Amino acid sequence: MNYYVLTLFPEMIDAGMNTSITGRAIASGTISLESVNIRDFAEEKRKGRVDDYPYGGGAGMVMQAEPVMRSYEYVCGRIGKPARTVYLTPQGSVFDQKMAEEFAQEENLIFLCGHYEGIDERVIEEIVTDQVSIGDYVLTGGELPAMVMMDTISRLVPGVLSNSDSAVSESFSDGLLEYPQYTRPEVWRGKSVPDILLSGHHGNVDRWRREQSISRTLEKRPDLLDSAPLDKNDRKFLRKLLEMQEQT
Ligand code: 6GU
Repeated sequence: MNYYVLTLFPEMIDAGMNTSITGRAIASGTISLESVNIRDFAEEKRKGRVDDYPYGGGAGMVMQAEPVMRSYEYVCGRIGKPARTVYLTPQGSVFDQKMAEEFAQEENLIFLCGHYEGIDERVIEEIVTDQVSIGDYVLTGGELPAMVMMDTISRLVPGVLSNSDSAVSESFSDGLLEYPQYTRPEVWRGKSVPDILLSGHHGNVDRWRREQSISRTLEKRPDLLDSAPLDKNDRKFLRKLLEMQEQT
């Protein structure tokens, strides 16, 4: 997986991505990242400026089409074949795990990060294949959303997570929230670890964890239960929980 990020703040992208698991994956060559400063493609006469006043008036500044186009053409030259180009915008489709799984199939991804009041619509029409938002709130720019997408996609790329990390990755993709975790000490400030986890009975532990996942999901994100794949035992347990809810 090769990421290319068109941005006015490449140091922000590099600082975030060269840390922790994505940093290790970049260092080992499992993924690659090239942050491209759109300002380096400013027109000669504009001395490094890449924004201007909006036609029709109004508050704020708009990123000009030409520097964005030139930075895009530079990246296309580096890749040598067409690549999906994601524009990060609150107007986009809302990012989720399913979308991440789809993007993880690509060999190259270009991210375009806007700032100010946005980017000249004409260059968006020309180069963007996907418009993506990360949720219903407004950020100052597309850099954090691009990093959210790259982080989520990277952990789906083979070789990025260790085997023990990968096991954990199964859990959201099975559509339920995580069960609670405990580590030493066995009693912490008077609070004990649930007995079943100390029993050594793996079958009972698995069943308990599964039920914890189901009851947490019912409590915190009941919307997820509509599409979570539940087996016969799961559905029986869920019915029991719902009956108990009705009684209170
Ligand atoms: Cl992709 N960009 C900005 N500026 N704000 C956002 C967003 C994107 N997604 C949610 N809020």
